[in-house]
Amino acid sequence: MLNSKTILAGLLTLAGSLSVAQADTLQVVRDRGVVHCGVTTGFTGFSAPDSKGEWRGLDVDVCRAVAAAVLGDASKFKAVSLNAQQRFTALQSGEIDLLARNTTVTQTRDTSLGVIHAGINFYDGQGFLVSKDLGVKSAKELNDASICMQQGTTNENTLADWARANGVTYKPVVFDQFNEVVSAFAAGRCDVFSTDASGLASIRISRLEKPDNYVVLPEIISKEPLGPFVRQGDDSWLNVVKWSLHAMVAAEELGVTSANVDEMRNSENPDIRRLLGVTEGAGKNMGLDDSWAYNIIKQVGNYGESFERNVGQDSPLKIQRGLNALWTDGGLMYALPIR
Ligand SMILES: N[C@@H](CCC(=O)N[C@@H](CS)C(=O)NCC(=O)O)C(=O)O
Repeated sequence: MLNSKTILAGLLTLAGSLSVAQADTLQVVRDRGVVHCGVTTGFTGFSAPDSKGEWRGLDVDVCRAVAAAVLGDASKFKAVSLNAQQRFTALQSGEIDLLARNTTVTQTRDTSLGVIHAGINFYDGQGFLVSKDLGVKSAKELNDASICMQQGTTNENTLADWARANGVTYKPVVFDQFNEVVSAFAAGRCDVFSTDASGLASIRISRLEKPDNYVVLPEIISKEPLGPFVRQGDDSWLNVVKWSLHAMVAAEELGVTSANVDEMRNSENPDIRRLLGVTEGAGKNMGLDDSWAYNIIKQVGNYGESFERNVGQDSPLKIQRGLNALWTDGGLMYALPIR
């Protein structure tokens, strides 16, 4: 039965969510001087603290890019650690300004949670990691295997669908915390770890004592386009996050890097002049300084630099560009025109 206390609590929640939903996040971030960015609890290459406790990774570079665009300083972000279950609530409640954490874009997430994706920063797919001792060469041989996964991910349903379609039976072993899944797998409490292939590469290199004893199976069973999310109903903030991503890809397309960005300001190419804010008014429509993208490229680098440094050839993960190469190199990374 409704009593006055319940009604009051309901009204307060409604007022709270309305104020978050209606808030102008760009203004809030500017006033606060720090971007609150939702990341994982520690996922090497994508979002994890380095030896000095500084958060690093391809996803953290989205936080840094947004901080550089809005505040002129890529270090002005606070990483908020979130497991898979907590991430959307943290965004809905206003605890974070954006979620930049290996999150798959799906129609359900975009339409039922009050959140919306702002782009894709890594095209991925779900795969399987097994110990070589298991002697399995293909996921289709995994009959009756126990498969470790994390709660609140797309991975649970995707695996169930795939197993049904392929007549594979398995026993799901599911944990809430990432560390629990990793420990269970490392201790042999499950035969298989299933999540995004990027995650498997990261786990294999950074969390298992003898990475060479493990292998990622060839099957990729889904599309997992990963990207940052913001709250619905705040289009100017959506634009800031979305175009920060595009600026990084545009810079790579145009050959602008963190090393040559100052020199490139003298370029005659109108696309480069607009990107770097040499052309006046380049940031005006977004409510940003003209140097918004210059600041991203100077401090964070272009998309290719971020990729190689964090997860590619200059990192322990050594992930190939593959789908994440520029469209001109056979990949899917394609910057929308910045003009
Ligand atoms: N892309 C998938 C999976 C993302 C995910 O949360 N993966 C787990 C890997 S098992 C993870 O990143 N855990 C890190 C953590 O909770 O800190 C999704 O969006 O649901």
